[in-house]
This record gives sequence, C-alpha cells and structure tokens, in this order.
Amino acid sequence: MAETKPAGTLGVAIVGAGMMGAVHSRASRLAGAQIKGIATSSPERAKEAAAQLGIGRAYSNADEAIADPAVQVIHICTPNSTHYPLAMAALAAGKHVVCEKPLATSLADAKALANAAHSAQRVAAVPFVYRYHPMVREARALVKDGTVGALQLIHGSYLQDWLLGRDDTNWRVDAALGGPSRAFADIGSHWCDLIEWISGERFESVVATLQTTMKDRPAGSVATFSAVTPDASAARQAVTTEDIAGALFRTQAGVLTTLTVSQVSAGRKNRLWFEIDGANASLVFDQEEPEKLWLGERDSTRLFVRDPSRGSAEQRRLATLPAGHAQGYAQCFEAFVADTYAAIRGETREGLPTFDDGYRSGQIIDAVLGSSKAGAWTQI
Ligand code: SOE
Repeated sequence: MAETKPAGTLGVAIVGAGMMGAVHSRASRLAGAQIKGIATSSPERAKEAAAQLGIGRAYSNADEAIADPAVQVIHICTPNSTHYPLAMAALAAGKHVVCEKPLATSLADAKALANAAHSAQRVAAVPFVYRYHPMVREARALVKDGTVGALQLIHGSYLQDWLLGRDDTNWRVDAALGGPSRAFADIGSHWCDLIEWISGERFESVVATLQTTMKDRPAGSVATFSAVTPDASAARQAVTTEDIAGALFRTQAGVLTTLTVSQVSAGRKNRLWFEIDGANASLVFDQEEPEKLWLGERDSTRLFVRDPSRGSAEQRRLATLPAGHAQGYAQCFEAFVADTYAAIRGETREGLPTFDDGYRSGQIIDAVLGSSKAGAWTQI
C-alpha cells in the first residue's frame, strides 16, 4: 500500500476503555489529534466510556472503528489476546496503529504483525514508554559517548504489588486473555526493552524460572489496578501464569544480565530499577524516582537531575518542564504518542518503539517461557 502523509489534524479511534484507554486518549488529544470515537467490548460500555472521556462517538464494535474513513490511527488498548486480530484488521484497512504490549500472545503472531506493518507501510508503534524518561535518554547518551566504558554487568528488577493478595485479580491472570506469560510479558518486557535500547546490547541466551505464588484467584475479567471486594464465596480460578520471574541473560558481547520480576512484592508499586556497570562508571535508574540518574565512579559519585537546559540533546528534548517540576509516566506516554504522530507525518524521531520492537520482545518472552519449561539455557 502506498504511503500517504496525512495533512492537517489526525483522526483517531480508541479501542478499549480500561486504564490504558484513558491514558491513550489523553496523550492523543495533547498531541493534537481529534478522537473520532471509541469502541469497547460492548456498545453499552462504549457509550459509557465515550461519556466519561468526552468522546463524541461510541462505535458498536471495533470493526466499525477500523472502517471509519475519518480515522487514520487506531489505538489498541484491549486485552492481549485481541491485539493480533485487531492490529491485523487495522493495518489491512490502511490505518496506522498504536498497539499495547505485549504485541501478541504468540511469537508467530508478533512476527506476522511486524511483517504486516512493513508491507502496509504504516507507522505501527508499541508503547515501551519508559524509553521516554529524559533520564533514560541521558543514560543512553552516557553509554554511547563512552562515559560508562565497556559494559561488564547489568542487573535490576521490576517489582509491583498490585496482585499480592489472594483476592487480587485481573484479566491478565487468565492465559486465554493475557497469554502464556503474565508478569514477564507485562512488565519484564519493559525492562528488557529498556536495557537493550540503552546499552545497544542484544540478549543472546537466557536461563529463566517462573513461579506462581498464588495458586488460585477470584474468577472473572477484572480491570487493571481495580480492587476486588474480598468475598469468601466468590468462584475462584486456577492460576497458570507467573507472579514472579527470575532470568539470567548473556548478551551477544557476553555481558551477564540478571533480572527479577514480581507482581507480588509488598510496597513496590511500579519499581523498574536497573544498574549498568561499565569499566569506567555505573549507572542507576529507578522509574519511581525518574527525575534523577546516579552515576558512580571510583573516586566520586554524581546525580544527574532532569533539566531542559543541561545534558544530552534527547534529554533536553524530552524535558518539557523546568527542573524541579516533576515529570513522570504521563509525560513519557505523551511524548511517545507525539513521536508516533510525528512519524506518521513523515518526521524522524529517535527511539520510537515499533512493531519490530514488539516482535523482539516476543522473542525474549518466548525464550523465557521455553527456558523455564526446559530448565535450561535457551537461545533467543
Ligand atoms: C500493569 O502491570 C501495568 O499497567 C503494565 O501493564 C504497564 O505496562 C506498566 O507500565 C505499569 O503497570
């Protein structure tokens, strides 16, 4: 399909009305698009969501959104198992696509989507949004310019606690909706994407173990981060997806990397943390304190502070508020969507995560699942 660069305001449709539907809608508006309508699992729910989010039209279903000639971009914010059919249909209809991660629930589907995006010549982006923290851009620049030196060790974790209790549940717990991996695909995927992107390394092999601490949880398709009222008589479903993952990677250049992932670590809300240790210096970033980047050297340590007038070009570009006026997750998401729309207009922006990155993430998830099953080192 020939590429056509849309002139004027982009028309957007949102598919899905959970927490992420609201996040995508806000970012889309801030990036100057016009939201033409929203589709969800039912026409009734779409009407409610349209009213809540101030969107003019409630589509009867996703097909109607995809067929809308006023729409150039489809944002897919639905459970994981629906990403593949929806993104395929949107690309086939000539739309640009923003699809939540994990891109698909099987490696074959992720690959097919990446291929379809190339053949359709459409912008197809996956929100690995932590790339948009200005301090993450600074970390990448410090690895690139040699400040850190030859990489020797990478380690870290991504910990949450929103599934700690026996009555906590979510649609992701059900493999039929969320896919065969939960904690790793949901949040471990962010960590791996960041590390490969910052370090320029590629994970080559992995040995991983997955663990399910909560053997059953309340049945039903519950929205992310919503509390379920404990009810002793509520039906429960067996849990087949992991609460915890431990992985040891070796990169192509031979750098050992360890990662701990958990959605059941009390007190940890959204703690993506990593340390990159090089021959000259070590770097530490903590997503819950995203305004700072720690750089340790043998003789001294430094704290970089996000600042639109200091540091690397990409740090400055994404630091939209003055230093000391905290930026965070919302600004990352907004910058990601703004860069996606810039790409649709034919502009080049550094670090836009695409369906290729979604497929790459699928390769890592697949190898982690395979390694855990086989109890052995596995090639990625
Ligand atoms: C839930 O674990 C979640 O919302 C993830 O799905 C997001 O990708 C992550 O950014 C925050 O936590």
